[in-house]
Amino acid sequence: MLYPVENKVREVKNLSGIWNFKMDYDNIGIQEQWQKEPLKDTIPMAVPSSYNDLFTEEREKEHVGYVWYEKSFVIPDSWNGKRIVLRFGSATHHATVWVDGTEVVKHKGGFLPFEADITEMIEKSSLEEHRVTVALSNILDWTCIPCGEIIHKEGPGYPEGFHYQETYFDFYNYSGLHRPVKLYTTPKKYIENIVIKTEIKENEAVVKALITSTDEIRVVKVVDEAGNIVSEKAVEKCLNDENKWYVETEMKEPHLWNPGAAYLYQLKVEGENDTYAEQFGLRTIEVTDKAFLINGKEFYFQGFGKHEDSDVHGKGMDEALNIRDFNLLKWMGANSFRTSHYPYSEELMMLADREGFVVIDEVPAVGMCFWDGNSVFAGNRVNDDTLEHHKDMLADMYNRDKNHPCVMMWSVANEAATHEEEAVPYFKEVIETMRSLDDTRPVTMVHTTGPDGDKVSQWLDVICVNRYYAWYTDHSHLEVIGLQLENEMNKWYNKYHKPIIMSEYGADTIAGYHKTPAVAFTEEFQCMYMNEFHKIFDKLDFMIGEHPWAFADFQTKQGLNRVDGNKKGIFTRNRQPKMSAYMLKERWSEN
Ligand code: BDP
Repeated sequence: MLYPVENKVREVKNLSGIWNFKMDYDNIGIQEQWQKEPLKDTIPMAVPSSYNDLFTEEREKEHVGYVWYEKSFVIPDSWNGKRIVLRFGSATHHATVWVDGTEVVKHKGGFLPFEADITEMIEKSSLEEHRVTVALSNILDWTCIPCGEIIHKEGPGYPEGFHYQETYFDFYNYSGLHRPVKLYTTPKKYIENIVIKTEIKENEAVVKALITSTDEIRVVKVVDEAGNIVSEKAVEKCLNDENKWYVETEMKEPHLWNPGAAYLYQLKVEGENDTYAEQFGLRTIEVTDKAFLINGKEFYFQGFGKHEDSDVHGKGMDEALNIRDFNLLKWMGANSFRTSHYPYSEELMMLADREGFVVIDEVPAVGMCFWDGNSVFAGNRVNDDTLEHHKDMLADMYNRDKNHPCVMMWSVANEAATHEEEAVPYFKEVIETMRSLDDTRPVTMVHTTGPDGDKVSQWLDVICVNRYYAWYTDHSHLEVIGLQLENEMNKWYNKYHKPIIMSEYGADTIAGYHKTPAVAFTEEFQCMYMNEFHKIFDKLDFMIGEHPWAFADFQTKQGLNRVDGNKKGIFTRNRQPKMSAYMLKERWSEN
């Protein structure tokens, strides 16, 4: 899927702003077909944004089920004869979209884009003003990722109809139209997709592009950052498919995309009617048993697991926040991050391309492990529908992010119960799917299960491990960290002979809380805690990275060990540093 762009033959209209909004308290709107008429009794709502934290009452904030969005738009006469597409950056989690009361698209999966071609209905319509209506449900069950379930309880101790959304992941189930909604045009014959693969030899690069297009493709041009055309080639149609076009074009003295020193080229595809310039970068990735090499140089991941999360906006896309975050990452000497636990906005990925951050791109497969020993994969929880949806999300993530040079590795899940026998065929298929989509990037998965229990890492390239020694186990006994960590990491390595990234480690820390001797939750403790991990990382040559958890404090559901959210941030939720930020800055600036 291509990002909507403006150029001499394409136009974009951003529908972000204030929409009409209506809570479907009793979840009756679908049955009553609210889309047929303009919504009644609406309130204003910001798009993009999560709606939850904009309300003042729990009933709205914690609503389980449907909410409705509506916006009117006009199509300018100048768009006559063009193909018109309505595109959602994301809608969390299940969306049905109507235009003027007619269904145009349905989508499941809260963190990836989807679109509807509305040309025909616009052409047939005599209306001057159109109406887009979205019914959005935030319900999570065992057929989706992330997984969840609705818990119903009854009996004398519970009010009638008592129920709530249970989730098995540690972030708030923010809901809404989280990313921009856009209308865009293309010519009627148009370029649908471009897949770019590159090969770098000595002093030459080959750019290979597979183009899907109903337009006749003429030529591709590679344009450098200064606007010079550095390579140009006529394109040939693939013999076996009418709408597929393939080209290979060579360029001399390529400028590589390096971490912290990005360089972006554009592949300009020119057809008879349509044209599209897709950004790409030149870099190689190689994984050995002990190293991750980018452009032939060993790369050590230093950075964070992050969240799309902030005050008021929730998970709503916020360009100012993205810029602040990237400036903080650079200030600290961080070179990478993981999109824990779902693909982040396209706008953020483009920024990462430009700023030279290395990204581990994670699909929203989180919440597939129970901490009480109950099974997730055997029985009636994770099922065939979950697997199908998981595979769909991998394909959507790949289709969206395939040409981003910043994406250096795919993560197919976070903390799944990979010790369960039934998880083995599941993840074999998931990993195979990822590989069949992309043969150019390594695949990882983030573990909570230890090396003794894990049954799936033989299929991965890199092993990512989350560990909380002396926090969730042996709480506050820092002296156990070194011993337990070294022992476990050696076990992982001896079992699989693959490089390891510590993808999470950290301690909840209240900003401004200080004590000596240090105790848990103080800023001193957070530094001491991470230092114990660092001593071992520095000893083990197969450790290829450290991503403390988490970049910033973030909101979670309410829980006994969550006082207004997860406080393991190195920054506060407002993006101000705790003491540990200075400690990490010093450590990372040395490398
Ligand atoms: C890990 C999860 C992460 C949590 C973290 C924690 O991957 O989402 O926020 O632990 O407990 O299990 O802080």
